[in-house]
Amino acid sequence: MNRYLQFTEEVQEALSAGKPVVALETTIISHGMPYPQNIETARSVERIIREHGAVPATIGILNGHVKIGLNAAELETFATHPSVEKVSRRDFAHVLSSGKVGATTVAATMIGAALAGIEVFATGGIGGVHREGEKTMDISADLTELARTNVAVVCAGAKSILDIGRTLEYLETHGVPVVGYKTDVFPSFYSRESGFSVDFRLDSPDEVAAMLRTKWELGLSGGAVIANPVPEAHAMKHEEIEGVIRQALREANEQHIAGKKVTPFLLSRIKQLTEGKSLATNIQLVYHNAAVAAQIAVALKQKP
Ligand code: PSU
Ligand code: MN
Repeated sequence: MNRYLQFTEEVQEALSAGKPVVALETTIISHGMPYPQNIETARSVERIIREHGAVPATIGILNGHVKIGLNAAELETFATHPSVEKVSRRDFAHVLSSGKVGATTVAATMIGAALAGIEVFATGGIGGVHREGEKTMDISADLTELARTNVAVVCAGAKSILDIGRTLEYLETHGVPVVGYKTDVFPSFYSRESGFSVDFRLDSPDEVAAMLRTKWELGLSGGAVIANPVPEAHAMKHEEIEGVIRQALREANEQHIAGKKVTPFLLSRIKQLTEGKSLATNIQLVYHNAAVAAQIAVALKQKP
């Protein structure tokens, strides 16, 4: 095993026994949600994964180790520590070798999961090509990671803070399948639609597992986006969120927010501007993704 990885006993045992495991990211805890909703959500997500027959492995960088699974105190650290670094592929080695606390994004969590032998990962939304990305070149490293690392990412699509059309074009160019889970349209996080279609629709965990198994057995390396729309009861109207997103983007521009600060800034402004309504939706869609990811992880462990 890789000497940088440190497993909790539960995750170690599950992996050795060939049981289903679902990876979870820490950026969503440290930079994606405020305290205490972040820690409450993180704990509930782990519980939901267990209820669906899989073992959760929340991944983060702590004390010079890539933690594969966090104990209660470590989870609390990611929720409350005042200076947690946001870690994507670029930052990974530096944050690890300098002993800092690093919350892993989708890209960095995929790296940790692949090193640990975990094939399925649940999150909220993926990063993508930012609006005006053709000028700023702001394209999330989540997309290049999806192109190279064999992990399926169950998410509620991508937020419309991004240019969803260009995000999908980028994924197509890099050979990343975008699967609609029980949907024909690509969801946009808070809303169940985005104006764009998915590449393929699959309606059961078994069908998703069969596609993933086939892809990886063929040696077609890279991940897949499993787009799972927010449940109807918690979805927001597109018009309701679009105005808020425009305002947040305008403020980011005016305040010259750039680089890896862009996404956390937008997430936190959207939450403030919707008076927490967007946060409630965010939490519910993560729960739904955790349940579906666990079912896919279970299906992947069943012999065809
Ligand atoms: N999108 C969300 N919520 C999030 C993120 C994205 O709706 O919490 C986080 C994820 O960790 C994702 C990261 O991997 O932001 C992308 O950041 P960037 O755009 O800087 O690559
Ligand atoms: Mn960026």
